Amino acid sequence: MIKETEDFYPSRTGNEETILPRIDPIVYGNVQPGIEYSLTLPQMENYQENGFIVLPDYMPEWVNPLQKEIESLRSLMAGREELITEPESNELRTVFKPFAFSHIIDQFSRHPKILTIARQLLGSDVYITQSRINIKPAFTGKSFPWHSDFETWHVEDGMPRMRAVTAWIMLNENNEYNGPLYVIPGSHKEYVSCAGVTGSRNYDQSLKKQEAGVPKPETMQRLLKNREIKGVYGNPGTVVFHECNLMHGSPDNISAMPRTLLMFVFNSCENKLVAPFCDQPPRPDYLRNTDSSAIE
Ligand SMILES: O=C(O)CCC(=O)C(=O)O
Repeated sequence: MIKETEDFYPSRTGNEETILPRIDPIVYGNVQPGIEYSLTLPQMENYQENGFIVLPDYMPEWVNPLQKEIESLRSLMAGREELITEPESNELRTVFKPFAFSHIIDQFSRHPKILTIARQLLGSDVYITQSRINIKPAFTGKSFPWHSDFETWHVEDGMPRMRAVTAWIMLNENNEYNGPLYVIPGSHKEYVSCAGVTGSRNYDQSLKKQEAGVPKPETMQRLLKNREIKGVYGNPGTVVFHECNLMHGSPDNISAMPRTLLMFVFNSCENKLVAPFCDQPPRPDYLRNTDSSAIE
């Protein structure tokens, strides 16, 4: 497949693993005085510095309707390829592209409290390049290893530059026990160019248990030098925006409390996907939305 653009962030090219500098801006837009729901300067500076921002108790009225909707999607979508189960059981782990099957989820993704910030951070119109529900049941929900989402979206989906943000809502309390997201503040300023290559239909395995695109322990040691790991905690209804290249992961949920997150990845309309930066065909539409028209 012809590459339409230069590869500024090579990874899984068969070379040694290495850390490369980020060459793209982090925040593309500006403060928008008078625009409802836009981030303030200190909030934007926080995102620029740490790579994420937490908005506590931001949209609690959505929690119950979204929870109910997710329950009904289990039967509505049963048997579909968008549903991913755990590596060692048939428990549901992830539901991809839920907005295509649910009016409420679609409405939530277009809410001005979400869209205003996504547009502001990316400095342009935006579209959803991927959306998912990550489910971690009590006692059995499994971990996600350290990774940068951008690395996968770049290599496997052809996202050219770092100009995307994931907005997600906590649908249960997220605390230190129930498998919360762990992030490394500041890690979004560097890019781990991973070892290895991308195998055929890598996603069949990676969506259950990611291996390609997961930095080696010695690389993580380097990334963690002078940086720390932070757990992202909050009440149901808390919303988080995290930058596409932020290094993150999460532990098993061995607590008695379930943990469910609903995530939307907004990409800039000026950063549309090209051919993948690996020798594999594009992933299916539910992982790499081919409708890139701006969200209204
Ligand atoms: O849901 C989680 O615990 C981790 C999510 C994550 O790392 C991802 O979806 O990229």
